[in-house]
Amino acid sequence: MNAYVQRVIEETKKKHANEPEFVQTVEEVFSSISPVVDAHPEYEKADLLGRMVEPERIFTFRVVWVDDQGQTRTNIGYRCQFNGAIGPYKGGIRFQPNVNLSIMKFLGFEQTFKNSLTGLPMGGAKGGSDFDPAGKSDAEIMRFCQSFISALYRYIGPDIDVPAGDMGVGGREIGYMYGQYRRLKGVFENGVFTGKGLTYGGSLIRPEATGYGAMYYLLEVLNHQGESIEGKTIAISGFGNVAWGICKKAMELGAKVVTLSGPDGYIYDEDGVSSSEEKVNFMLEMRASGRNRVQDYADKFGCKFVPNAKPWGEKVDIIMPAAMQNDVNLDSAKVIAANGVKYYIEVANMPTTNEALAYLMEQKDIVVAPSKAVNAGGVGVSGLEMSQNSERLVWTAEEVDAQLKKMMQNIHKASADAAEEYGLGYNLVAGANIAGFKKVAQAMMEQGIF
Ligand code: 2IT
Repeated sequence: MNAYVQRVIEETKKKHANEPEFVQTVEEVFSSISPVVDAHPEYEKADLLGRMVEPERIFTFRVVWVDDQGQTRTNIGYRCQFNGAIGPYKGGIRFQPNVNLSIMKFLGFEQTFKNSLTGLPMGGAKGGSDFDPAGKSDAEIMRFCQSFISALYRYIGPDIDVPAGDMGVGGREIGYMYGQYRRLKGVFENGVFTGKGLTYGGSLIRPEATGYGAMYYLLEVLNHQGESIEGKTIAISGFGNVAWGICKKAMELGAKVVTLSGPDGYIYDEDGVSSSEEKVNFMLEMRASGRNRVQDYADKFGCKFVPNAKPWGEKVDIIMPAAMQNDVNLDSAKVIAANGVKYYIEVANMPTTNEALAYLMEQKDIVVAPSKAVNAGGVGVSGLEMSQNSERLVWTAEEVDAQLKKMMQNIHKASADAAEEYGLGYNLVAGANIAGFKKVAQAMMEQGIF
């Protein structure tokens, strides 16, 4: 590995030993871009990598709200404006009890390269809170979102920083946050958020975009391998918005999604979750119920439920982890390889531990695709929503969908080409890191030292 790259990784490990997820993603991305740094010795003098691992700005704030019993509650809010070299900061907001500095930084760092890959002018950011939305009433969610934005509104804007949803934040939460932003600023500046409702500037296909984009990317991979998607079985984890989009598109394409998972375990539906609209729509009901249980699916449709387990032991053609970080560890990776799975397509942000990822990539007969490319359709359509907002017009679902598909084809091609250029073969993981990195690196070099 390039000595400068190695040194920045080692320093990051030392300096941020208490931020394991952040260190993990820095190591994953930077170990791929070593050949680019070899070709650009000027990066070391400009300490480009040392600057890249330090967020341009990151802050926390107090979020206070009153629950339905009249009790005052205090949470911590975060916004990490990681890198603005190629556009306004852009990235989701996550509400989940395990949100901390390390998770915000790993997501913001990933987002920087992902957004670069979309080809659109968006910098990288992430935000969130350790607030747990599970079991909260609608009124509590509204008061929390209002308080969150009262603290954050001065620091975001259509040309500054454009938040969106992530885990625990969907259309409802974005609505409350935008309403509070509009109320405090006294402007109709709807380009400040993406993932909005359709009545106030949301984009058609944004709810579907991450899942659809993942399937479009999968189609490119299969096409490269000379295979068809029809009849392929897919195991996914999660049962949220992204999993829903995957199932909807799988139904259209004739693929069979056989598993979903939640904190309580996983379901195995032999006929496929993607076999009927009723089943796919039920996923929305499960999510909206706030119960956070996937067993409800098995109870309703009479299929297998395995408590307290992940679906990675099931024999399928394709695996698509779509739940959360570090969902697949080395033991799971070994089972996946032993089962003869041919496609390992990451969807959630950093769903694979670095050792599991390395193991899977060593397997000659498994194609591995990285999440920062596969899930980029979500933020990609957010970029299209920003374009529509700034032009004050609305594109049809067909127009957005066609652009999303083209974007995913471009991302796959740019990744494959970048890997090829550095003699790495069909290495989509390294290719995505290299392609995403190059644009940010060049923009930073051209903008001077800061
Ligand atoms: O991880 C992600 O890319 C997102 N949560 C979507 C971010 C966005 O700005 O649409």
